[in-house]
Amino acid sequence: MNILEGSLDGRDLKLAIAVSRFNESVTKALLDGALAQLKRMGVSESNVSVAWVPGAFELPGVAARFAKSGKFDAIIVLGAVIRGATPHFDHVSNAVNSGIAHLAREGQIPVIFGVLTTDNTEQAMDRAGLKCGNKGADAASAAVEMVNLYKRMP
Ligand code: INI
Repeated sequence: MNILEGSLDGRDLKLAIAVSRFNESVTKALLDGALAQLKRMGVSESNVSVAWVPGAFELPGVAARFAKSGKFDAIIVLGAVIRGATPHFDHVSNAVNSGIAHLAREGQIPVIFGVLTTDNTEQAMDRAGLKCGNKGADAASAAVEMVNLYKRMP
């Protein structure tokens, strides 16, 4: 049996992060969690590029450009789409979900989805370092694991 797994060794890896400014108190906490976790895994700060975008809707476009550049081993997108009184929530979350899923499926490098979709700010903050861990840190771990897994795949 051939079991394929990726390690959490981030040494020498180059990572790009696209993070949205909408709901910035949440997304900044996701970014801080991701950067701290990358550091723990041995990723050098000079090997990390961060692009801020206005909102989650803009994440797939920037992630696609990072992917096309050929300069990175993986891309992480971070955002927070919080349900409001308007149908905008569904439009934005559907667009970012399908855009990133397409890139992750079709691209050569891992594209990791760290976008929270929650009913309210409290649920989002809980997932950005309060009660339920930090999904930015989880996304960072997933990125390094997937890069190392892809390297082992035929
Ligand atoms: N962008 C978000 O990142 N989160 C949201 O909750 C959100 N809501 O609810 O509207 C949001 N909208 C902005 C959108 O992502 C774009 O930046 C905007 O439509 C310009 O293209």
